[in-house]
Amino acid sequence: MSYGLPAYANSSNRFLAAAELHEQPFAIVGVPFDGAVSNRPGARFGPQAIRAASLMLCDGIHPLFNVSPIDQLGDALDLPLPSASPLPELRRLLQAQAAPLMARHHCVFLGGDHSVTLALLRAAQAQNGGAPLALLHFDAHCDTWSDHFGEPSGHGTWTYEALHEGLVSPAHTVQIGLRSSGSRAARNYVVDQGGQIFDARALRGLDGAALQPVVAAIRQRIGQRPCYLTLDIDCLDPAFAPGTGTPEPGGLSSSQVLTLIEELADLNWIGMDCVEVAPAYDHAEITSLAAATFVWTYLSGQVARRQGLLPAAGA
Ligand SMILES: [Mn+2]
Repeated sequence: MSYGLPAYANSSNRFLAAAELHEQPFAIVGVPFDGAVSNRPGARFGPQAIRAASLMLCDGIHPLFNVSPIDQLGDALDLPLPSASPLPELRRLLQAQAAPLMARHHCVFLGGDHSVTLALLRAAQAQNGGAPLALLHFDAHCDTWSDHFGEPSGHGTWTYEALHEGLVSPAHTVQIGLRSSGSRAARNYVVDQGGQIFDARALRGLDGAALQPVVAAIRQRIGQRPCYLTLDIDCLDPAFAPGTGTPEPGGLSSSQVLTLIEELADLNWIGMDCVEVAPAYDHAEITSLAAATFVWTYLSGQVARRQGLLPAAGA
């Protein structure tokens, strides 16, 4: 029956993960926790904002990958997580909920603050054979501080903890966009462990073809090792992402991040998270739309990879 609605009223009523989750190969999972931030809270509302901002993305075909992820995608909704438990308990509960989802789906987790990534890496490593994973980490911050302002753990320690736990391989860890203040020991920790950092200064003015040397270096370093993508939205300049708890001027542009996600779609991706979107500080959905677009681009690339539609690397 027609209700006389314009065509778009039905077709565009689809969000990232509009569908109930059944046997789809891909899943969106909300992780609404922000109890470990060091500055402004609010990322617990990130998942809802990213979903809402995805409204018009999921109605069409990706312009580069020429696929739509929408029919292969379901929504696990926001995981029920405690907001006042100690961080180790929160992470234990998160890992227990993430593991069965990862066993059935290629998951994209919507944070939440960045402390959740440690639990997601624990689940991802167990799901992918137990060897240390490769890690591609977009962020303004190194997240390799050895403590959280005197506490043992927070949203700025998870990379340090993941390396110490053997969740990720130091030689296969790449950080992109770093620029915050911090001791040299923390800022350069990943390089000191054998990994690679492309800080924001090194990427100034580089986009499109000028980013190819960066793409090539990442591809050569990570190879086809199972790789997890963690994208802190504060990797972007606050002009592109004001809605986050710990903004740092001088960051990446949306197009730089898109270029890297697009060009690296052929890596052996096992999952992604996009964290630290805090809608209370956003304007005109700039930040949540950037996050939704990054997630949509990642998913479109992975649908194309599954279908054998990606060009050979370097082609
Ligand atoms: Mn950050």
